[in-house]
Amino acid sequence: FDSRDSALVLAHILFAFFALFLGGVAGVLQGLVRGGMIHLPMEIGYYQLLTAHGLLMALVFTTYFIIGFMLAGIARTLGGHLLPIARKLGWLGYGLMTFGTILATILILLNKATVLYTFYAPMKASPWFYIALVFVVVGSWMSGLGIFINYRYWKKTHRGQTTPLFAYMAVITMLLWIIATLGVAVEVLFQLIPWSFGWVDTVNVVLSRTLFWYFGHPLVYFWLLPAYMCWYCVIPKVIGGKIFSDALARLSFIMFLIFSIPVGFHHQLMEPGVSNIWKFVQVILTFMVVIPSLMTAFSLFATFELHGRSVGAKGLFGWFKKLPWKDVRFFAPFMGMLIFIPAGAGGLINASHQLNAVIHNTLWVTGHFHLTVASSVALTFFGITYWLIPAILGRQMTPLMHRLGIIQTVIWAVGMFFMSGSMHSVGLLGSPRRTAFTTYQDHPDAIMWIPYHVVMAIGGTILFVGVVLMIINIVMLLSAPKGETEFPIAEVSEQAEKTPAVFERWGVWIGVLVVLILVAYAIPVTEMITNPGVGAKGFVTW
Ligand code: HAS
Repeated sequence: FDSRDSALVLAHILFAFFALFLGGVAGVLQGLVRGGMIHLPMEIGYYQLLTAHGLLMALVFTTYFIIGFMLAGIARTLGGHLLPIARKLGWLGYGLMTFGTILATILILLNKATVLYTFYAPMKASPWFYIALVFVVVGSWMSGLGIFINYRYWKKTHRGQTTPLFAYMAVITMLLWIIATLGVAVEVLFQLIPWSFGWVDTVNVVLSRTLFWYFGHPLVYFWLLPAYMCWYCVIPKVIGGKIFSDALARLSFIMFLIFSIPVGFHHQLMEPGVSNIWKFVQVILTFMVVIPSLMTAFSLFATFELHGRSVGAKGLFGWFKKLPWKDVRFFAPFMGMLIFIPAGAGGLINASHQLNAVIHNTLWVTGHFHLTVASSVALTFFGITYWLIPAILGRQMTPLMHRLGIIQTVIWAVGMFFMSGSMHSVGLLGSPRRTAFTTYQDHPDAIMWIPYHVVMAIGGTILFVGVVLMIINIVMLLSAPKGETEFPIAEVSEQAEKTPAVFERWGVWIGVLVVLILVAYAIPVTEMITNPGVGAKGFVTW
């Protein structure tokens, strides 16, 4: 691995885990406060910690890790190193994002940006918080630009060839991110910054939430797709098999690109400012975006089974025993996959309008995203870290690392079982999300929730042990003995059909996406701007 690329990738990965650590500290503290188990000194607020936890974990850890991982994979699959321009853009992006993240974190710690990780109006932060976010987003665009330039250069110099699957997936993930962040950029630049500076007196709340969720839902696929890149490209190699179908994998990513954006209203199903017809349209599109995940599940089972049978597995489930259970590169992402089955089922419940009325704004939703992003995605990212760091640094991944990694994975899964399990259960009993400790004047319902909140805090404490162990593992990886570690990227099975070239006709796919975005958003957004009182008197401006 080119040492200049290693430095760039490592800078991203280490910053990601630094954010995970700080976010973990904030997370365990807010969990203990919510469970009524501790009181915070020095007037530190519950919501302040919750904002730090959400922002550092969900936005900073993920974005840095994803960019680092994708740059590494682009270097590995498109010619062995990054183009100098991509590397320069990568560093520029890193600098901008890091400046923005540090500024935003300081403002949260000063209690000047206690607006939660979703930061839409009417919560108001210091204008500098929004400016800090602009740096983070623009920084990420720079790295994305580097990836696109690298891809285009490869296409030009390899005319008629199909792009390696990993690079293709990285391009889609970055396209999705850039198109999604346009929504939040409009919200921040044209609504939140002018309003927080006091240049305008009011803000259109329903529009602000809509622009946020236009971004907020594809954001979750920006987290998920790099995990899928590992599941499709890395896992087959780790188990000793091949990719079941390159074309299926690309089709699923294209479907994510076109269906993941026009679905933001499924976060606003209980909102009065959006009329039912548009909620209905976006719920249908939400169910469309489930299909590529079902295709992924199918493809993974096929990969496991075909490999198992090729090494002599018999019977319906004999292949299960042939999986490399002692290899953390497999075990951690596999636990992520397993957890994604109930996590995805929870997503389907959320997306169903009537059921959404039961779970919206309860702890059920918090339980859902701790299974998805904080388990399926995070465990896969941990699984990647165990081989990525030694691979780029020219060090060995020792048997001890596998053992420690498996222990860390088990601790994480156990902690999450208790935390997310009790969140889901108490959510169904009505306990609201994002609420500091209260007994609602000893209301019997609230008293009934308390034991669940305590179990949540215990689960959170186990997870914090998981964070600390992960950091220790990283320190050990950095000081592992010199040697070689494989950067595992699988080949496509010989039996797979040839990949059609249409998957790289970007104009077609972006065209379909733009049409769908217009269908889903043009009329409701126009209504929100021109006639903000419709359906939502009193809710629209603040
Ligand atoms: Fe979600 C809320 C709907 C997926 C994250 N979601 C959230 C929030 C977050 C989040 C952060 O419709 C809260 C936002 C906030 O702060 O308010 N979600 C869905 C749906 C899916 C879904 C339909 N969500 C995700 C993923 C996330 C994520 C992925 C992060 C990475 N979500 C919602 C809705 C809400 C919501 C509503 C709003 C709720 C409200 O009212 O506020 C789908 O994409 C899920 C599809 C997944 C599947 C599972 C496929 C399974 C696979 C594993 C195969 C396993 C194998 C292992 C092969 C259909 C691929 C082998 C196993 C053996 C047994 C051998």
